[in-house]
Amino acid sequence: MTRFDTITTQLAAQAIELPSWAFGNSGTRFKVFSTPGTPRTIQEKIADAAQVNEYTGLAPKVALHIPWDKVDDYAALRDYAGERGLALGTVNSNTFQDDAYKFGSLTHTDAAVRQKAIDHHFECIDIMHATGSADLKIWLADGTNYPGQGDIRGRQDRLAASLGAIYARLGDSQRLVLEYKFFEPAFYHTDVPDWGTSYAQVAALGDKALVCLDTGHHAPGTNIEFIVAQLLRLGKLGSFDFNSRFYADDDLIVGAADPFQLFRILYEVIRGDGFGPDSTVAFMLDQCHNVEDKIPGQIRSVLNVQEMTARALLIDREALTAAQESGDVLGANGLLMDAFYTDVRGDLAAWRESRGLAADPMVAYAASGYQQQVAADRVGGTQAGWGA
Ligand code: LRH
Ligand code: MN
Ligand code: MN
Repeated sequence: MTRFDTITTQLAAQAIELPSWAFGNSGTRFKVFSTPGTPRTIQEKIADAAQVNEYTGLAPKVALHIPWDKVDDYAALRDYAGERGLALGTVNSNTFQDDAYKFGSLTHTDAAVRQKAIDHHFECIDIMHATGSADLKIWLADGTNYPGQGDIRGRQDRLAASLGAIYARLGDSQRLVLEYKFFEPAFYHTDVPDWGTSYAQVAALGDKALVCLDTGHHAPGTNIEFIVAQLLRLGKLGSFDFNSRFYADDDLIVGAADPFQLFRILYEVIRGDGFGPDSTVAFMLDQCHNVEDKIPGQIRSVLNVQEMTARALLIDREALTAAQESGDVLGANGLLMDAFYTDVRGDLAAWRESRGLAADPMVAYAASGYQQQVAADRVGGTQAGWGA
């Protein structure tokens, strides 16, 4: 039995949720490039997501964004996904595209605007009942651009009250996850800028409210694995939005910018019991594919997470603890680096084959002809895009 054989049961349990919006066109504020075959409907996005799962066995859920993925019949959408081997995952709310929210949504000074935003979340909860989704994800664009523009303390109080109303509507098996982001679109202050604020707000709500950590939502140099360790310690890490960033909220392929950071994060997840069948931490991607093809972009993403998970699982934790406790600084660091530098790609390929999957999902997908087929089939209609 090799060391890799000892981690395959854990690897087999890995499940990563794909964001529906990753399959639509997206871009920068300069240009959105369209790609032949881009889905025009949520059904086509789900069909594309099913491809990612078919070749990797890693992605059994698709997250929805409301209103981008609005349909008349969510139970039928759930069945449609089920027929393709997928479940519908996190429902993401959207209070960042209406004129009414220019000066805030759940934090707005006007009770009518706050109620509009709360009602939108009630609608999302109704959708979750129909789709079987467990998590309601709230990310707020709320904030101000200039010192003095808003009462930052009053906004926290109104946020707490609005979240309380939403929380009270959750079903017994539903959760609320509150995502934080340190800037953008507001630049002076953001109402949920950091994990501490998210934690303070969700802790006040109760057990069904947790923090969502988007890896791209931190200032450069932030030690994200420390935040992961702390939230797991507190029992408040609900979910991840994985992606990678070079500069700001770049939403690039997870593990592309800094594989070592992803490895360090996953080690803390594993060490804090955030990984495995008993874990309640949802692994989600939150990415956009602006210049690369979307389905291979998502395949590459889940494979990157799988590779770094395998490396993190390979850390000799017993030896590491011994080195840490004996003050062996370089020995401890060496144990971590040994695992990080282990190339697991060959072992993963062989293991995939042994489970009836393609050894190289990227190659198998490219050879399948699906991309050419959808490019030929999906003519007419309007291609979906980020925000549409
Ligand atoms: C905000 C965010 C949030 C949204 C998604 C589309 O930057 O990460 O998770 O729901 O983008
Ligand atoms: Mn996000
Ligand atoms: Mn983001």
